[in-house]
Amino acid sequence: MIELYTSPTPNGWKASIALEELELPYSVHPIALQKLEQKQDWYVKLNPNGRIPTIVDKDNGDFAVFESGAILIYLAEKTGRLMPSDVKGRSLVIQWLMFQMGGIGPMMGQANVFYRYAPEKIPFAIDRYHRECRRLFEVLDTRLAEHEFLAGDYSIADIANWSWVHTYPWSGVEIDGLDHLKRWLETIGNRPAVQRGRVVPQQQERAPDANTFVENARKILA
Ligand SMILES: N[C@@H](CCC(=O)N[C@@H](CS)C(=O)NCC(=O)O)C(=O)O
Repeated sequence: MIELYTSPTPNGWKASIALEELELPYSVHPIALQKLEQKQDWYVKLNPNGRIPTIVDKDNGDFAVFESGAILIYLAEKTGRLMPSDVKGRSLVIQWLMFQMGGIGPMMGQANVFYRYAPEKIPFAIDRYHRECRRLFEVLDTRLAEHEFLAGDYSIADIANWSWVHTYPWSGVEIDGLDHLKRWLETIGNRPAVQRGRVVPQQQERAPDANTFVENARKILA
């Protein structure tokens, strides 16, 4: 059994989608980010960065894993699925996973901050992050023009990138003309395990409207 500490965000969906794809039994502990539960002492003992997601593997001596990319690698290696074991195949998956961890995630995250959450609109910052996200999307589109998936067979690299890229409307990034990216977004979005993982944690109550969501994000950023 895996314990998953998460919230309905792209980094959280990476873990829940992987758990669904791998059909591993897991229980969900929703973390209320706007209440700063992720900064409480008990949680920071599991995740020193005070962010979601975190997993605890009850079948492996309560081993805790933080950082969504590390969680994906751990789950893939635990099961021998969603990442090949040969040196080149594994490296390819890790390259495209790191592309998401070091590029797509941070840039889309900053686009959200300046485009959605910042009370003061700074055109230079909005433009900078929109252009960088678009550039990264074009890198993905070029790769996907010649490959069905990012790194060989469907893998944790696709799960990591999809979990962020499909939220492009919220970040305000255009995908016009990126037909290979659109094809890949749709293919992965249609996978039943992705659809199940994408709604974890289940909304306990009505999903907040966009304004409430922005207010909550500002509380975390303050
Ligand atoms: N590099 C970390 C980033 C995790 C992260 O930023 N999580 C966000 C949600 S997507 C979070 O917990 N935000 C709450 C906060 O900043 O306090 C990972 O990939 O796990």
